[in-house]
Amino acid sequence: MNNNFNFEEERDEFIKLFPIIKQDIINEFPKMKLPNHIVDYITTFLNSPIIIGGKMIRGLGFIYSFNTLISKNKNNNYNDKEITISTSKHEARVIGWCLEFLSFFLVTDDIMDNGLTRRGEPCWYRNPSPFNPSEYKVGLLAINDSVLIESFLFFLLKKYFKHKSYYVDVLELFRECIFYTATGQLLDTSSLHQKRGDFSNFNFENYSKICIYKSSYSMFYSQIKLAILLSGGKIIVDDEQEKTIEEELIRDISYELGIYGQTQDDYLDCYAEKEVLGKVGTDIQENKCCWLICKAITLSNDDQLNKLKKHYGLNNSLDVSIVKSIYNEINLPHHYQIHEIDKFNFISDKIKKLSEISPQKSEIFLHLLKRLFKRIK
Ligand code: DMA
Ligand code: MG
Ligand code: MG
Ligand code: MG
Repeated sequence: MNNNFNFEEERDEFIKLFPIIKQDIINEFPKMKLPNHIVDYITTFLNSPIIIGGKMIRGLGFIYSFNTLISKNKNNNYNDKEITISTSKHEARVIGWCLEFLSFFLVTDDIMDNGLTRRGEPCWYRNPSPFNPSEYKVGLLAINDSVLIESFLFFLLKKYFKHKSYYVDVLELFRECIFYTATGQLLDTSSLHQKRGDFSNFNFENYSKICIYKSSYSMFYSQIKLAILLSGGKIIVDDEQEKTIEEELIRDISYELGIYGQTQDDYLDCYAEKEVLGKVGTDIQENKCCWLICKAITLSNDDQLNKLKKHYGLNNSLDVSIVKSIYNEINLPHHYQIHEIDKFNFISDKIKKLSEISPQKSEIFLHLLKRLFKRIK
């Protein structure tokens, strides 16, 4: 692997930084003269698995990408010429944590998706209220907690990066990422308000859009652009501006990786062991336009399709089991496995194209793709 980057070692270093940035946030509260029970409440959710319990694909992926590009710049003696790299590893880890703070989206996602567990524990909104655990659940207060986590992300960016020349661009990348992700969440959740049994929007064109907006930006596109920016490279922050072939490829591959990762997430929602996954799937119950239903529609005969229309989108174990039995009748897991390999090859080919322009960036994407391949959680 490039520059001897070791994910396990980096994970340890990365996690060591969390208590420090958590303290940075908590240290703000005395200035605000907040009462103790509010500080305790915020401390409780900062200590919960909302932020620190995930796979850290975003944070570690970013640090890996940043390190790869930095080592390229060093090897090429780029520093001495046109760019001054002024981002330390420590600062890169802070950005990694800011990307992890994007998990504020999961807090509201679980409310919207009727989630039960997340990262092996009850979803945050289902937790006993830290104010009064015996009588109340966190409930809809979680919506505000999600906004608070988002604001902590911007607090950290200001604290660590306000003097950097690229500060405004970093802000813009996070703003863009949040805008697209929230739009994707809207697109995703809109199927819940459609007439049940109406499958007209359940197709791969709509599905790709959902994935690109809700997943590609926060999982891949923003982090790779941040890595380029912080390692001294140039990025286009204005989406309207004309892009170079390299930029088009980076966007295209990021989109494809997001679709790939979300397709896996959709498959695991139905087929993974919930103990391994750390969450209980609800896509069938919530009438989601996910990969499995889009594919099932293309494989079903009339009788199976009518049954799917009748039973999909109902929060009832019998209806869910009928949908799952049709999925098995049409061999959906087998079709998924073929798709996972085909898509791997499809994305690898795009990455190969990028390697002709930028070997380092293609190495990053190939590595991220390989980390996704055949994931089980
Ligand atoms: C969620 O998609 C995406 C974002 C941006 C929160 P999802 O609801 O399928 O995620 P999960 O399966 O983790 O609830
Ligand atoms: Mg969702
Ligand atoms: Mg969800
Ligand atoms: Mg899911």
